[in-house]
Amino acid sequence: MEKILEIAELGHPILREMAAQVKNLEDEEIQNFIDNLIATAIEANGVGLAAPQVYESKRIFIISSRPNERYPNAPEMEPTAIINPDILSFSKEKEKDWEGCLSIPGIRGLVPRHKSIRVKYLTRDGKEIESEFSDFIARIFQHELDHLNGIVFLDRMESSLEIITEKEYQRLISKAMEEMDLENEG
Ligand code: K1U
Ligand code: ZN
Repeated sequence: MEKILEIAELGHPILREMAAQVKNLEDEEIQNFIDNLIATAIEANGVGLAAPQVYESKRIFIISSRPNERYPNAPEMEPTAIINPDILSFSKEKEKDWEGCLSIPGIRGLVPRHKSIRVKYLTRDGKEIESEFSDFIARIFQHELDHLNGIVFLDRMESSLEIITEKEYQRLISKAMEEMDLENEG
């Protein structure tokens, strides 16, 4: 039975540490931890979650992309464990878009990220994968990899004027959706 883990919030030093490489992927303890990390990401409605966010300084994160109001074209991706990840190369082109963080509840920020990235990582079965991600998945990957290096999205922002509350973000999204509906009606 999976356990829902407590999520660390900004100010706790574990969120600023460099997480350690995982060496013992075949251990039952690590496999149980991955199950718990996935269950916690689902319960928190996150599209990602990194081990340091649940007080474990290990190089593991979950990506769990799905279409949503901000990213209606986001691919559906079963919650997937990414272990010992690296970015091999990235596009010069960057895009700014809204991000939230389960460790910084109640606020959103406009964060520049590379539009596409080439990455390598291990699956939970120890298989080495090289792959390319773009747009929303590339954004989640960069956000989560930052967590493994003690970086939060606020550190990547260009201006504190681009921080808003969750309430204002919801207002912004609803307004954009209404405008899109009006355009489509025509
Ligand atoms: O790492 C985390 O704190 C999880 C975070 C990941 C993330 C969100 C947005 C852009 C990049 C990375 C979240 O999942 S916060 C929840 C959230 O923003 C969201 C939830 C459902 C659909 C869309 C966004
Ligand atoms: Zn986060």
